[in-house]
Amino acid sequence: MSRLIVISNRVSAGGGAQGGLAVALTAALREMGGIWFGWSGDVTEEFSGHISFRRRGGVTTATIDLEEQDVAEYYDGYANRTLWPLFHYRIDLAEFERDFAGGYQRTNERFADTVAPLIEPADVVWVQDYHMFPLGAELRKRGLKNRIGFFLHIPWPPRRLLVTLPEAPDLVRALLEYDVIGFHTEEWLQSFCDYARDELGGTIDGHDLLTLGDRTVRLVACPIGIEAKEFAELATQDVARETCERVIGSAVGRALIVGVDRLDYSKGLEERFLGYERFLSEHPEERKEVVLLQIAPPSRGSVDSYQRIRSTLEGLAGRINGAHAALDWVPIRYVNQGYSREVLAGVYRASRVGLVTPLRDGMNLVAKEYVAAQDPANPGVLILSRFAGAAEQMTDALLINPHSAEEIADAIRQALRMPLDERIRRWRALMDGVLEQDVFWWGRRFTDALMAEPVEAA
Ligand code: ADQ
Repeated sequence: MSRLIVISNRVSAGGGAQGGLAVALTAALREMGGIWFGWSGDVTEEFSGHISFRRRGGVTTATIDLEEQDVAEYYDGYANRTLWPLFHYRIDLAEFERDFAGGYQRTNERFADTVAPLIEPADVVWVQDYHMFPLGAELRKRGLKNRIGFFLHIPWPPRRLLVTLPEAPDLVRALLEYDVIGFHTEEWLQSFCDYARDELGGTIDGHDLLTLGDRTVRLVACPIGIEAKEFAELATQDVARETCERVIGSAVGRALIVGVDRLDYSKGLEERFLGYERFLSEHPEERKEVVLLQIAPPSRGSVDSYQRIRSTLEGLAGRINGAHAALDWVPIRYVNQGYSREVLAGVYRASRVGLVTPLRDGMNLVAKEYVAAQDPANPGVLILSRFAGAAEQMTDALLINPHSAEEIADAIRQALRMPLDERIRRWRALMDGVLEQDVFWWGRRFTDALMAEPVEAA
């Protein structure tokens, strides 16, 4: 059987508070076997290409250190200051610097130089995310004939936004060197087709084959899931149960509304606080019946826009608490910390409402974790932004436009008043989807497409 070689910017350290991508890939690699290659997260004075191999959590990892300039230009620069904001429709935050683009290309060449010798002819290679758009093309330049796939974890922006990126034509042409390109949703897939067709003259055959010059690539919409069954079980075990009791106890009879996010401007945290504030102002009678618990550990602290969102949110939480708090009640509990998955499962289960309000999100795994952690006999209600990729699947959530404080306020009220039978009906439908299209389903769907017969253009 072919081995799977996963290549991504960061390689999971295993255990603890992992991001959505890390949890998903560890699960896929455990099932299929192979190597996970990427940056160690450490910086070295001069790039050496030295690979550290480790076996952790049932997965073999191979990592390299990068130079400070690589980290500044490739990671903090092009990935986090150019591509991330632009691909989340935040052209106002995107920085366009040739040095960033140059460092991004150089670092991808370094990844390709280092990983190419580890790849055997029968292996299938699966490259992850926007840090690595050019990697497949670089591997082809080094003679690799393997099946190579790419999966994008963030949205693909509309053509009219992408044309602002000077390197966009090169990046899209480089993507055509993959055999399969995966997106979470039809919407992101269609935006990619629009750009390739209208800007570069590509042709679309049927629904999923894109041809540009002498290359034909298969496009798949393949929504990522979670380890749903395991997460649901975790939510009933000791750590989660104790957490759940402690959190419910601390709310002294009030309904908990929970938000869990990396502290990122794409997650709509400011809009969430404003929606909650609107709810408090419009429904003073419900005021002391609820508490919003927002868990948001800081991320990417070296980038200015992340420092700004942190201080904006602290200011907003302070203002709302200042205006509404009573001697025995604070409306927002805002915690800047990461927690283990066990603890998070308990917090989700303790919460009557899961409030997930990204302005744009490739998928959003918190929405799925919230559903998986609920008590089937007394489930909470998911409020979900229609601009999260997850909204394409999770149509039984209360779907809202996060830019509208009124819609958020109305949804909170509807969720808090929802009768048990409706809560159970909605939750059951959501849970069936989360269980069926879990992370193993995602991994299989993508790798099946990757290992299928090579595509021929019509
Ligand atoms: P993220 O932007 O990181 O992922 P998301 O999908 O919600 O967003 O995953 C976040 C993960 O981090 C979840 O598993 C969550 O439990 C965990 N997490 C968040 N806050 C935490 C905390 N305080 N403590 C511990 N864990 C915490 C990117 C894309 C998403 C896409 C995923 C996977 O931006 O759109 O869903 O990749 O493709």
